[in-house]
Amino acid sequence: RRAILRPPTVRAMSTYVESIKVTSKDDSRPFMAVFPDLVRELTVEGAEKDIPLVPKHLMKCIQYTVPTGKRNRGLALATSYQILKPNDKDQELAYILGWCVEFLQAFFLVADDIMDGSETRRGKTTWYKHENVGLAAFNDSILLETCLYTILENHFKDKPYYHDLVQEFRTVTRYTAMGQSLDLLTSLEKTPEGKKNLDAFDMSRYSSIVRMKTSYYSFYLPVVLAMKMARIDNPELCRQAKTILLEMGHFFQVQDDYLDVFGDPKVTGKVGTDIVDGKCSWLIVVALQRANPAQRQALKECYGVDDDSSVEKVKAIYNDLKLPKIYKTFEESSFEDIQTHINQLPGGGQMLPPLVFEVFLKKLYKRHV
Ligand code: GPP
Ligand code: MG
Ligand code: MG
Ligand code: MG
Repeated sequence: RRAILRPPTVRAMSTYVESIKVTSKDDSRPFMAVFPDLVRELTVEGAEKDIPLVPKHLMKCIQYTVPTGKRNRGLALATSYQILKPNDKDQELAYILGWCVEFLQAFFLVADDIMDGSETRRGKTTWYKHENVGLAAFNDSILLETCLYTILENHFKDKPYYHDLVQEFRTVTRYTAMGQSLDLLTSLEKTPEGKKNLDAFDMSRYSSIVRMKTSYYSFYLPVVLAMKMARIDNPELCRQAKTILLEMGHFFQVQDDYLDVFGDPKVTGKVGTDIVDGKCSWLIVVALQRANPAQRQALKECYGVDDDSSVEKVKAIYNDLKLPKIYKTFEESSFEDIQTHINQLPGGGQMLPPLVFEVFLKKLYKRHV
């Protein structure tokens, strides 16, 4: 099933990525096929007695926020399971578990957009800005979270690994919320004079935020859930998988931060808010490392300020410091590092197939969305 895979030092990276054959089957159709039944189960069938309005509202919220993204996390789970246990009778369950990860993602994004003050997501108005929703979106994010545990209970309750799944979801949710908290607290730090404090914005703080707010739920969770389902729970294998997956998560968030400023909103589907929000993003950390005293001073004055001319000044400094070029170099070398680590997995990939990671990697390479 795998095409010949040589290390990227031998072949050009793009040719190498092209050669990764994800799977013989395209998972997205059967993955989508299980979704309508889940929605019915959560709304129509799962409706509590004497509770009007809510099932219909929840149905609208789910349709708006859950199936409308790239679905990479849910699909990665389903594909990982297919690689770990090919043609298994439980493949459909892996699709269902994949949707649980997508519900988790919808929960986070609905809440994140409120916190970040974002106007658009996936090419549409964000849920909290959608007509007649407003801060009810906060409650909807809680409802979306409950949906995933309802699905888990309905479909996995009798499985010997049920508690492992619940535990992974809960631990990863806790990590993500802690990461989000660090993201928010870092962006709000002030000097004793009440000015924006950029002193805490270094790579070490950045890495901590990203590992917790993004990498665990986006990369570690889908693969570890597929491993639990496939009954692979050797702690050493889990540890090795985690190291690579967190590294990929870091890379993914650097891309997200780059696209926040330099991406095309028509393609990414969202208008960036990191500069206005004063976020500890990869771009500002690298800019501060390279800025001369005058540029540093200008960043201190303009970063995190909600007006167009301040944002334009920050962007001009990013361009003067050649951040797009630095980003492209980082993208290439980061890819090579991740590939090397995949190739160094012990057991020559017999214990944990490299394809599990390469599926993800292929989707990340030079992404614009
Ligand atoms: C991505 O940050 C991180 C999350 C979506 C996690 C949110 C966690 C919660 C507990 C709510 P981001 O703000 O850069 O993402 P985006 O660019 O998609 O808004
Ligand atoms: Mg956001
Ligand atoms: Mg955010
Ligand atoms: Mg972002």
